[in-house]
Amino acid sequence: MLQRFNNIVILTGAGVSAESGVATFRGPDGLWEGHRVEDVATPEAFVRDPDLVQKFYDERRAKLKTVEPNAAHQALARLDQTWAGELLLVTQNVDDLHDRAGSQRLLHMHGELNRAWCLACDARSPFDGDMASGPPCPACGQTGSLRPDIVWFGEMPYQMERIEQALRSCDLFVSIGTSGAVYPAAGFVQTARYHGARTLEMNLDPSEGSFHFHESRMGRAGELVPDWVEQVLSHGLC
Ligand code: BV8
Repeated sequence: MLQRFNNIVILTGAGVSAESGVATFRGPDGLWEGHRVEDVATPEAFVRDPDLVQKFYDERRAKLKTVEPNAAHQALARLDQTWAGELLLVTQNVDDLHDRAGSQRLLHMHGELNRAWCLACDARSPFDGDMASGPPCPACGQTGSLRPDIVWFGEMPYQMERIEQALRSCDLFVSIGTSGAVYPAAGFVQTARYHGARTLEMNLDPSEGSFHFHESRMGRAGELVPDWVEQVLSHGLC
């Protein structure tokens, strides 16, 4: 069933960055491999073993310098630059690949590897070095007070009001490369569908919430997403 759309919300997860060489979380070679989530991605873990947590993020931040946006990131950036209607790309990813591809109408709901949060002055600043050594806060100069500006389990994702408003008013919700294992992101499809949006999932395997989607396309984001963007830009349809 082909429909016309005006207002699109897109949610991405680790699968959109997989073909760039960024490890996903729950796959066989997953990022959590060798780490229990609770041991590295929670405020409690940071209090218990700050060095382990800082090193986990320092490694991933350093890895970002060796990878490039892939065809899916580039297609989404092209959609952002060309689509005359409303568009919001909400990413769960903390990598900077959507940013580097050129997406503007972009929101990192789980924070960003390349930002630091100072627990002394509360400032959040761009940061792309190592944090384990206790470098000075770019804003206040205090040393040893930085944590990754990342939303850990048990912490509130960023800009939820703005996201919920977008989900209520969109007429197309597209989920790309996410397992649907983490809330509140995994519940976005239900909110969008409840408010009348058409819902499409593009993923390597069916996500935990596949049954909520009107349509699921299985395959690699690097192939599916450019084709989908072409379809939308040529016909405004999906
Ligand atoms: C919140 C940053 C409430 C860190 C992440 C008990 C206590 C507290 C909360 C909870 C609790 N029990 C449950 C919860 C809620 C919890 C939750 O959902 N837990 C889960 C595990 C059950 N959620 C939270 O805690 C959230 N906060 O609820 O706050 C609150 C209320 C009031 C006041 C204060 C607080 C916060 C969640 C955010 C956690 N941080 N990331 C970091 O990156 O290190 S989440 C983490 O998982 C990732 O960031 C990622 O975003 C997210 C989801 O993973 P995916 O992106 O989907 O990746 P995954 O590997 O799972 O899947 C990849 C998919 O891609 C697969 O399906 C695969 O098939 C596909 N794929 C692979 N290759 C390709 C592909 N697809 C296409 N092409 C390919 N080539």
